[in-house]
Amino acid sequence: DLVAVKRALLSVSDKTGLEGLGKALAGHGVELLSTGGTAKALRDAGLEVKDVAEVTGFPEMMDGRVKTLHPVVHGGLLALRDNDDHVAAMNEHNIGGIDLVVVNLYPFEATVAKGAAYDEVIENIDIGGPAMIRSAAKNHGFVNVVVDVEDYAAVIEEMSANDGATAYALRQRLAQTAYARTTAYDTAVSTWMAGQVDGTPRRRTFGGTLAQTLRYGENPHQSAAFYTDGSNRPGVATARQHQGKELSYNNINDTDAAFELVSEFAPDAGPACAIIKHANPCGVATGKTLTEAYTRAFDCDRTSAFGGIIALNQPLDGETAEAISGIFTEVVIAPGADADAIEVFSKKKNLRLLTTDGLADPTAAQLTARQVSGGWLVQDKDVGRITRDDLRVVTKRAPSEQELNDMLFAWTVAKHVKSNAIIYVKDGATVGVGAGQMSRVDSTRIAARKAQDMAEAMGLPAPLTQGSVVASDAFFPFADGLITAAKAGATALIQPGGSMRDDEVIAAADEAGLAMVFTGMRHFRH
Ligand code: 93A
Repeated sequence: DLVAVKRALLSVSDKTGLEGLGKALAGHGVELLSTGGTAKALRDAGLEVKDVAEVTGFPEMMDGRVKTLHPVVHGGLLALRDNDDHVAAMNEHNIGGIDLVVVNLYPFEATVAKGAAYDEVIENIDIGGPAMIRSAAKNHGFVNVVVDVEDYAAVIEEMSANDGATAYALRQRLAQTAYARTTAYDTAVSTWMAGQVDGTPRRRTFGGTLAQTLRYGENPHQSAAFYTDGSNRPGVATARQHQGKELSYNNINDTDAAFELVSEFAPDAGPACAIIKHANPCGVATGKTLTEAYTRAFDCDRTSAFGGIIALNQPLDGETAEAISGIFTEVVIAPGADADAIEVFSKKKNLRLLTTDGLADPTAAQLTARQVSGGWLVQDKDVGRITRDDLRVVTKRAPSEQELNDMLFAWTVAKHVKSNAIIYVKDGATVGVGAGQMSRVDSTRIAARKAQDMAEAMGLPAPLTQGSVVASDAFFPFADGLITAAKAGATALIQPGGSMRDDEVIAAADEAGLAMVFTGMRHFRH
């Protein structure tokens, strides 16, 4: 199954590694064909190159829109070398076989990412490149197709080991990579166009490019990988990792939850910290300093914070790094880290430090998908936000200024907690989180009991839920949850409203002297 590479067509926008590849191919006696800019780069490197225009008998035309779209090129890529009719057609029409195609496409994704105008984006939709990639990949029985600079070395190694030929296994692997690339490319085009057509991501197709294979999935018997959808800065698969061993599937999942939550808090509004365990926050807090934000988040549930994932909304400093080093933490993610912080963490070999430079804004509109039997459920991401103006006071007592601030904080956290979510907050810090229960009243009880446990562990006279506010991600169907919260010491409540029994719930709030506001928005998260 060895096929000798005698003739190659190179047409690349990204010229990285081109010179080395061209020289290695020439060293194996391969004839080089190339398009305008690529041919020039190869000639500048002192290599002999034939222009595709010479081979096709047509000049590159229409601003380069038509360069390689010609039967002489596609016949040379698609002809089955062991088929007499195909070989006869090649001879009749003077078509020479092309055994290797090296193409990387017009930088469509980068052009969109830099915010280029409509016409420039359109010009960056590559047509001839994907056509050659798909022709060559289809005919991988005879043809090699390379779309990734990373694969140059593999092809050269293989040719060197086999006297200028490649084996089927490599050609098949390259063909698969090639189709993955054209799929991701067309996905990027259709996603961009969806945004132009109706301004919503609803029509967006989704797909991605394999960025990293992971050691295992959620459990060791599951295999797993990470695919990029191209929304991060070009070339950035995920956050930048400064130290520590490779991230696992669960690490990436939890780190994302932490990053998404902390991104709700604008850095210029003051420091904020979120600590995540199993994709749920076990402490979220603001503070006058980053260290204080971390400490207050930690104090919500010190037990669960062990082995957690910490996200910060401001660059990590040395003092906060010291505070974090007090217990075992899996991952810290922040917009940056100063030299002191890096120094402190360098002693913690197992801790991974990530910085978010270049990550896509998680508060921006996008699609989320979840797999179900037989398909995918796709929806707009929950980027819903409310302000004070959206709140409707439904109780006799109106909330105080402090209660209002805490309610909005609690509501923001609730959006990131698995339903049924109940969040107790005091002075800009969570003091109890009830997550993922099948009954709302259970979430209310569990959060209060954890606050009680923390008070005992910390030697406090009373749990911090005394004088707190409570957020509920969906309406209270009955008054029991609200009564439980009031008994735990809550003074005010924020919830969507809209239950059949709202009147009963409001009456119970009035009776307990609570202030309550309705948001009119729900934040289920399952
Ligand atoms: O405008 S195109 O879609 N029409 C073509 O026929 C064509 N053939 C190759 N773009 C085409 N290409 C692309 O040109 C390649 O995919 C590559 O990205 C680029 C290389 O151009 P140059 O060699 O002039 O730098």
